[in-house]
Amino acid sequence: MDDKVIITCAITGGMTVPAQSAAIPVTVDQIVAEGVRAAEAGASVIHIHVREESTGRPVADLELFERVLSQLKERTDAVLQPTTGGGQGMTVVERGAIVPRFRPEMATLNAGSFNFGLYPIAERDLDFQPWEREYLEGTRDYIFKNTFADVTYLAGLMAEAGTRPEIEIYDVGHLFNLRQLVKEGVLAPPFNLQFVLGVLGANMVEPDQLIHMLRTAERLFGVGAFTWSAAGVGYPGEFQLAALGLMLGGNIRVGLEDNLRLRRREQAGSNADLVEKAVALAALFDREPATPAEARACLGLKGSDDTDF
Ligand code: KMH
Ligand code: ZN
Repeated sequence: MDDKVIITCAITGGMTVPAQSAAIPVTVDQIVAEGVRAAEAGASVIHIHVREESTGRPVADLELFERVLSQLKERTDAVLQPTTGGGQGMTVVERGAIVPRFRPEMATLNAGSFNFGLYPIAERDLDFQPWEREYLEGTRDYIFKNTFADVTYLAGLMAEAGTRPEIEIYDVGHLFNLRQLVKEGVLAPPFNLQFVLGVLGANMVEPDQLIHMLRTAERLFGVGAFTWSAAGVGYPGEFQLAALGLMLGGNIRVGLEDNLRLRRREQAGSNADLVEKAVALAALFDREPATPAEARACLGLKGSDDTDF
């Protein structure tokens, strides 16, 4: 698979607020349309959050997830990867409910707690709805909570459902958390790691940071013990990390969840814009998008028939 790259598209997320960009998909129809277009552009994994349709507020509503997942399953063969990260203020039980309910092929599993600072965005001159400014400001005193108990709980739900965790690694310490969870028998290699850099409160997009985290993972678990992907948050970090991930033989994640800019002074009009740029970047390194079937084989997934949506 050296010449192939698994491109994950993170469609809407739980970090940004609609005032930041009109391109952020909010309704079920918008999220589904964006997921289909992202897959057509070359993404083989679609990472999914949902939002309250009337306001755009991130929620963990199972009815919204059911509509998004079932409609996407009808319209694309891409791997559908709902979040257990959710958004601010959600309990781990609310976040994890998607696993037993939908038994997805894959879901995210965040490997540690950290500050998740979005509050600087509230200082921008944007037309915020009241909840948006409050949501952003609230992150000044917000910890994205993923205790050892939380991760153990979510990992147990996934083991029960045959759901492969995509383990989100935001800082090198999260790799040592993972080592402890292996010792406790909570998780076992082979892992699917997602290095997420650029969140204010965790590690930042710097080449030596990714390389240090990658080499640490190799030292702790062995070179062949995991697949990995790189997700840069913000611009130009998203594409700087994508370039580095491509050079180092990894997979990559792009999407409006993590980054709203296509170029320095141009916002992305859609997730497909970002996927198209990632595909073009991959071509410069002689790598082309993996198909959903190739992604499933590489990631060790159970197939879309064995899901409950
Ligand atoms: N928006 C990313 C920084 C998850 O969904 O579980 C966090 C994320 C985690 O994607
Ligand atoms: Zn997410």
